[in-house]
Amino acid sequence: MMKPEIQSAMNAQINEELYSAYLYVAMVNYFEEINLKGAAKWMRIQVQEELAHAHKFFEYMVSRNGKLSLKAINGPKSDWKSPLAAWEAAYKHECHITECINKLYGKASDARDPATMQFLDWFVNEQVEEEANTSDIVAQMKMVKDAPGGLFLLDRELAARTAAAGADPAASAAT
Ligand code: OFO
Repeated sequence: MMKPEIQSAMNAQINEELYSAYLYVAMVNYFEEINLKGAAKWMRIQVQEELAHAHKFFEYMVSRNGKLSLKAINGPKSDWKSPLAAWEAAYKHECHITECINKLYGKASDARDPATMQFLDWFVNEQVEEEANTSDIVAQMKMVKDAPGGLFLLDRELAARTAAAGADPAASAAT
């Protein structure tokens, strides 16, 4: 049985993961509007990953007989002043999620809940990748600056992203 403080922290993290998906849906729309199809595709895959993260938390709660208490998801920003600003916002958001996971890990440790700590190990590693992915793109965007040719090539590279195994929420719910 999960302790109430862990249960409520897990519920808060489900909200964070769903907000992440919501934010990235807004970015898909932004990139589509400015015709950066590769960035839009990259973000579509990111939306699926975020939904899969929320499902992982949800399934873990169910397996521990936790009580779900779903809260409203805040509306994200829907416009950015440049593609670089959008990627910077994505990177900043991932740093925020890393903080959330680290705090959750600390709570599980304080509550002497090794099962939850072990469950969170996957997310600790995932956040290293999430931060690296977005910060690499921010660095590349800065190199390209406003050169249309560079932006075109970078967008083609972003279009090559494929969904990672386990990024399908339906599949992750089954495991
Ligand atoms: Fe982007 O890692 Fe979940 O929220």
